[in-house]
Amino acid sequence: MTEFDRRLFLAGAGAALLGATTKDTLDTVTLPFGNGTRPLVQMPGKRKMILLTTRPPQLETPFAVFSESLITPNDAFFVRYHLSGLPSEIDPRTFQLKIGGHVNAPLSLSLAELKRDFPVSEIVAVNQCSGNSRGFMNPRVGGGQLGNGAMGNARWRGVALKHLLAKAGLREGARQVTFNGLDNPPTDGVPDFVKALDVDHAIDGEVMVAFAMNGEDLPFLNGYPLRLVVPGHFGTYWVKHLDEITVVDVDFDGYWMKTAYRIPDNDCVCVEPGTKPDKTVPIAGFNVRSFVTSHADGAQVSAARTTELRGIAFSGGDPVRQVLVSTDDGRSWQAARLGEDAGRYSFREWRLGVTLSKGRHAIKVRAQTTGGETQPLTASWQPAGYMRNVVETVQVEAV
Ligand SMILES: Nc1nc2c(c(=O)[nH]1)N[C@H]1C(S)=C(S)[C@@H](COP(=O)(O)O)O[C@H]1N2
Ligand SMILES: [Mo]
Repeated sequence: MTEFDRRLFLAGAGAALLGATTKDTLDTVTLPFGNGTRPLVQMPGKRKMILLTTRPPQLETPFAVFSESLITPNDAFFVRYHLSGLPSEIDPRTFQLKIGGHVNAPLSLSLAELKRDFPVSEIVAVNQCSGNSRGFMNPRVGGGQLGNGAMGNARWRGVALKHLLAKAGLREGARQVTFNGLDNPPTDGVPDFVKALDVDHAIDGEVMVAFAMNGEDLPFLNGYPLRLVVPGHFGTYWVKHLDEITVVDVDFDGYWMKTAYRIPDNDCVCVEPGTKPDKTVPIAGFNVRSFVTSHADGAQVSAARTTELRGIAFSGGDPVRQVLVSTDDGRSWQAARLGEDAGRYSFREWRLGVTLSKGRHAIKVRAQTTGGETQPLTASWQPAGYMRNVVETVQVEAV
């Protein structure tokens, strides 16, 4: 980010905040659930996005973007923050990433050193918020009422965390690694956003400290200048503006691990609607999902011609083996053709040509992984509204 860009960011952020309060001048979209009307706003480095909150900035990707390309463009990638104390200015010449705690030799690295002194690699991976699709939960639950746009697929470039930890040297008894970024709570009382991974996971060679996204510096709102990338794991672990990595010899018990972002500790990761789980664990990897992207709900198609249905599927890393599509509300299913394989953490495209008779058709899509994981036909429920992965349905009308 140049000096000019930083100024622009500050100026733009102000303008976006002001803009969002003058509701009458804004475009809106309505997500398909109660109280789903949202302003469309443009924040720095972003095209018009669906606004959830301005302080902190929270933006959802308009779903049509997923039909444009398998890689989500940087300016359309969703934005999620917990704390309104965002860093106001980041100088790439003085920024330092500190690696310390239970290590032999604590490190402090400039961006230039990070890029020069360690092997650089790339991975295509989906980032998805735990609460993606929460607005569809029935009964409704508290938290950000998101449609399906709190996810995105990008090519991340950076340094595998294992190289940094090897340089610092893990000391005997190292158990977890914690990650903190430059954003801070606005007032005392809200705990700082710090996340932790087990050491074995942190050194798996896939977890990455990324400095670029789709061939460019990270957009400010997606974590400039560095963010953690944890392929297959929910976005909560993908700490933005990352500047502090600390190895600890205990199981880290900060608020965002011990209290928040926890899921029922059972096979369905669910409970009876309205009840609370008696045992929880920290949220971890994605469950398998798939979507129709070629047609929005209510789309019209021609009954005289073949309709090419198209969409995306992804999982927590167990490769998507097949995507089944139903055009008769789930009575019969056909296997779709899978597109190019960009790796097991990427969106995978699927396509299927179908001929639809005149009338309305409920199109359903269901992905299955190599290991046999599939999507449930009816939605399960949990109080935090995480991990929705029910088979999606899109109504189309052939005329
Ligand atoms: N520093 C910081 N990093 C953060 C968060 C945050 O609040 N602060 N939120 C996390 C959550 S919950 C998600 S879903 C992802 C979202 O990444 P994005 O904003 O780049 O889409 O950022 C993660 N990293
Ligand atoms: Mo999230």
